[in-house]
Amino acid sequence: MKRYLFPDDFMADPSAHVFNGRIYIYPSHDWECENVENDNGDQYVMKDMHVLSIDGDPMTGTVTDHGKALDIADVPWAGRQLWDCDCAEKDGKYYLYFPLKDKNDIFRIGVAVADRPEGPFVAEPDPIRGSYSMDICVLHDDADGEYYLYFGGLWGGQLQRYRDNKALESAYLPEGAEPSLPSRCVRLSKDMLQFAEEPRPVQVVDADGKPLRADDPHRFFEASWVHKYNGKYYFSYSTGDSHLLCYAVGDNPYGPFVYQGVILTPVVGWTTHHCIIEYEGKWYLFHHDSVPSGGKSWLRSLKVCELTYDADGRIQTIDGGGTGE
Ligand code: FUB
Repeated sequence: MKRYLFPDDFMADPSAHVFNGRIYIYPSHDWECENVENDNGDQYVMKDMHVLSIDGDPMTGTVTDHGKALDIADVPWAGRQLWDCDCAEKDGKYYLYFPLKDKNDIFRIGVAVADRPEGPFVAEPDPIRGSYSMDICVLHDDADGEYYLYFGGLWGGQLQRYRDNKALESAYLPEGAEPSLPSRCVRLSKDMLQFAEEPRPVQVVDADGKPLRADDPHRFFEASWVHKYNGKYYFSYSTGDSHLLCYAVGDNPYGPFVYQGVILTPVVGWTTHHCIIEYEGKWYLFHHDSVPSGGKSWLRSLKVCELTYDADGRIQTIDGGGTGE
């Protein structure tokens, strides 16, 4: 069984967490746009974001829209395009991490702080130092108490413009047998407002320990998410132009992660994006598709379904019901 969570509006890229016993969702807020659809993602013109919550069981519980929690008009360094956010709680404060293009059209990562999970969030005056690219996930690791931020995405996500955390003179996207570009992981500072170290590459490797090739349809493209199951770290992601959600498993937050398989086959709509959480002993996949908008890839709707593991901890593949178009 699958459920459309919020038919009243177009929202996408869900990041969900259980705060104070309740599920909160931090989605992107899709808008109709006049731009031509292109590989740079100019059609994703999000200007604000709302926080949603669910009372009880995600498959049946009432969904509440808590209203606008962040508006790019209130971010001093904002240019355009507020994409996939995530939120973490520390010592009773809530930290929203958001990717947004600055006035030079370069993606940076900002932080906004609130006293409640639903916001409103107040943005710090500047983006995080040394931040770049987009698609945020934050893991609060119960093993060491630290917070790890994952980010990065190809094409419109601008990851191909960087190597070793430095901007290249010209962007370079690996091809063919070259190793694919990895997502990034970085530990956050104690005050949650900066990186505590240089971001590290998150390698997805095959059974022989080799990074997946650039032409592998299961390689990382965008939409990192990390959750823990039976003490293992599950790194999941979108493969972009091959329209899958895949996952890989590792022993620590930085990886490497060994490729395991497909979580969700293509949906209706070009993008696929998700998060995975446990709620009252069951596991759920939150994601989006473009069925309600008639296949408009920039007008997406939030969905949820149950996710199951086999006895070896392998995630059972879910049918997305589309072709990625
Ligand atoms: O919502 C804009 C972009 O589309 C996200 O950042 C990607 O993950 C894809 O869902």
